[in-house]
Amino acid sequence: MERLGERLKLVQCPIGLKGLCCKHCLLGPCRITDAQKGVCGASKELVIARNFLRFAAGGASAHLSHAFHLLHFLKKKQGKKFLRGIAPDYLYRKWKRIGLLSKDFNPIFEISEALHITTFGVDADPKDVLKKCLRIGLSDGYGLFLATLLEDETYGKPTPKKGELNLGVIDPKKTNIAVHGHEPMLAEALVEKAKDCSDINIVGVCCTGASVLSRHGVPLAGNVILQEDVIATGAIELMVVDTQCVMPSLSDLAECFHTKLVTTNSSCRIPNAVHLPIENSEEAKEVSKRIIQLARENRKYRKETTINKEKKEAVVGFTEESLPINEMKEELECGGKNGVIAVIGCRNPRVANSFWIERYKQLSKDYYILTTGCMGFELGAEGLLDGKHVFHLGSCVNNARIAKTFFLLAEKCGKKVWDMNYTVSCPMPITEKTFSIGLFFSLLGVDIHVGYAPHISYEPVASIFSKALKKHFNKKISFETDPENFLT
Ligand code: BF8
Repeated sequence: MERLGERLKLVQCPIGLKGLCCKHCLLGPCRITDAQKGVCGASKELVIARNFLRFAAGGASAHLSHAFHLLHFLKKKQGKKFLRGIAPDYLYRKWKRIGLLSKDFNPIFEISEALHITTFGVDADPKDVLKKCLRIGLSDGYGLFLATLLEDETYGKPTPKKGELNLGVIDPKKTNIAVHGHEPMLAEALVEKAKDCSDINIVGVCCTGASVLSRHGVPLAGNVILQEDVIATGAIELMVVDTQCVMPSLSDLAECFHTKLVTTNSSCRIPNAVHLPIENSEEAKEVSKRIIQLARENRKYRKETTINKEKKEAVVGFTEESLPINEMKEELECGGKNGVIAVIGCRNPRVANSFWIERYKQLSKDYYILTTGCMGFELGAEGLLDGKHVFHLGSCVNNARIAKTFFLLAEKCGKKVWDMNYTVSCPMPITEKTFSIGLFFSLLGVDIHVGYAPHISYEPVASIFSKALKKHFNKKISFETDPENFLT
């Protein structure tokens, strides 16, 4: 079966890549060019803006559903005023002043409205459509904060600890179970159950992996682009997945090896995978037992194994509470460090990686680096997660921890967020989620960098974002693709 590297040779659609394919009605689909509008009269700017709003709404819906699945699983309800508590008063007032917040802000309504205004014949003003993107940023922040809060309340707040990452954490002497996805309810139960099983080695992939790495020190085998490689080691008896960033290819790949693929979330079914959905903690415990049993039974079918990447040690498990905030404040004030860079988001194989990692390594001498998600893994695989200059704060929903760190450090310095030298850098995004997170960060008053965004870096559209960030926060957005020019 073809692996990710080969499938990447598929030619990208040049129209879709630039956000210029309009397929919201059956007068089209229309490909929009400089010279031509859509059949309905939609301009290039409007089509890009509408496509981007839908893209971002998809991302925010993933974070909100993550949080709502947790509420359902825990049988909890969330107060209507949740958003009010996530930001300092001055920021909340600013959001109100610039018209982003109504009294009864509803994150789900914002997603519904994003789909509504981009449907045939509603909002024809690209500026207004892009303004709605900012409201999607707030919906996303709601999801990030709620998911992080619920996970911390239920499973405990992470504390700094040593961890290990890369494919080398897969132990050929043990029965290996990989936990992959984003919603850690099953993984948490499984990690607890496996404490009594000396023959079982649990390893993580993507954000479920980053979550149990932060909280329990469970080794992290890979990020989004290594998910197939984890199975291709031939040493994984069972991979259990929940939701998001789980490539459908895993099903075909698992059949080439002895790996059993198990889905555990009712939102995510994969052909040929065993489906064991969980709805509450009792079911999570039962399914964990079953998973360990299935993995043990499957071990006898293991053939040759190839684990060709050494594991790396890392310091992980930071939160806004355990970061050395006082020391960071002093270093920023005396000029020992210039600022803070949050390196977040995916690892897109269409972007050359090593130059970016090298650039962040250089910058870590002059800046504190906070990191989450797949970029956290990338920095860790290069041995950069030292817990002194580069700090790992968990999964992508844990970008809420980065936002809280921004608030706290600014407060310690007696400043507002936008008076600090904070940059959020996402060098190689893949998913819609990365963009909704970026929109949330843009509402905090920090500089934003996106290293791969062919669909929104088109000048008239990009400058609408730039002007908004400049006007409201005196901050900037950059689409720099060359690491050498980043923060020079
Ligand atoms: O939420 S960084 S590829 S794994 S989307 Fe996915 Fe991107 Fe990785 Fe986690 Ni985040």
